[in-house]
Amino acid sequence: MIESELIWHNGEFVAWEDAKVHVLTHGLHYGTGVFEGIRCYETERGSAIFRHLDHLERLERSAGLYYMDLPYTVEQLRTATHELISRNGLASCYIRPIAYRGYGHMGLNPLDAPVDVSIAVWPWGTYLGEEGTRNGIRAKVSSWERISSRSLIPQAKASGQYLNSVLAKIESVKAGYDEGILLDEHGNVVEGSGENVFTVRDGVISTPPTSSAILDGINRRSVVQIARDLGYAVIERDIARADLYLADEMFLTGTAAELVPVREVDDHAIGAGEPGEITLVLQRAFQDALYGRNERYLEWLDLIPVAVAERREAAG
Ligand code: PPE
Repeated sequence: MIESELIWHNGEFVAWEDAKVHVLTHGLHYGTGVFEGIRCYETERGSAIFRHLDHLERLERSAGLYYMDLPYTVEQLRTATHELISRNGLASCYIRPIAYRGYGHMGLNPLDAPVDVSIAVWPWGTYLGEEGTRNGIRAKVSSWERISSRSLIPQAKASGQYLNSVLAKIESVKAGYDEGILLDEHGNVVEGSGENVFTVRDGVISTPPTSSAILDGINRRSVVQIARDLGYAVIERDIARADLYLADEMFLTGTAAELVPVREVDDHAIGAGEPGEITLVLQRAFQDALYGRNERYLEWLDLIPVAVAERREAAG
């Protein structure tokens, strides 16, 4: 059960149990919403949101791609999030902003439907399990093809698009795996149901390019930069299904998942069937960035202002 005390909804702070929508909300019927997944970490400098502006700017871009004007600026959403985390008394949490077509219009033309915006925050542990984060997960290539730019907008983080991820996830879990990996119409590897994919072979790190049908993951970008800063070669290229089986190492990145090693794909052990050496180096370096332990990446942290955090402490 996920829960906290307050939700931010259209500019107001409302009690968690009162944050409800009408059953004829447009987004509920047609998936006309865009959202983000963001995490706030307790660092030595205080609570800090990882790459907050990058996420909010992507939210704004996702909205634009579906002809939706956000009624709040990125800066307004940013400060509302700071206040929300503080008022909920959370030192670390997952953050879920969503903008969706609201109540009042049915039918496929959403342009006259209102755009509502909510932000929820709650404590959310490991997405693919402690065990998976430590020892690696088992993945299955999905029989479902990843949505393509011929029918939807893979680069947008839009609610309706996630039916594709949901099918892949259900299939993998029912088959006894932890995660599903989706291919595109050419059979190239695209991404996990909610994560970007990386392989390592002969010391070279590969990941599908942003021109493929991936969500341009913020953690993907972070890990690419960290890897290059550490001196590794990172190439963005098409990855064939068998490239996964032949890889020495493989891992996934995402906000919810963070950096998770993959130890098996389609019952083929990856490398020695345990997290690889480079994967572990990157996992540690990435964790250091998330928790503000590396000066070099401090600019990625959006610290919750002390004044706001103090109000939280005063409120007890
Ligand atoms: N691909 C997809 C399809 C995706 O949903 C995510 C994030 C990523 C890649 C990685 O993107 P980024 O978080 O910017 O590095 N998935 C979010 C939703 C997960 C969920 O179950 O809900 C997340 O990780 O928050």
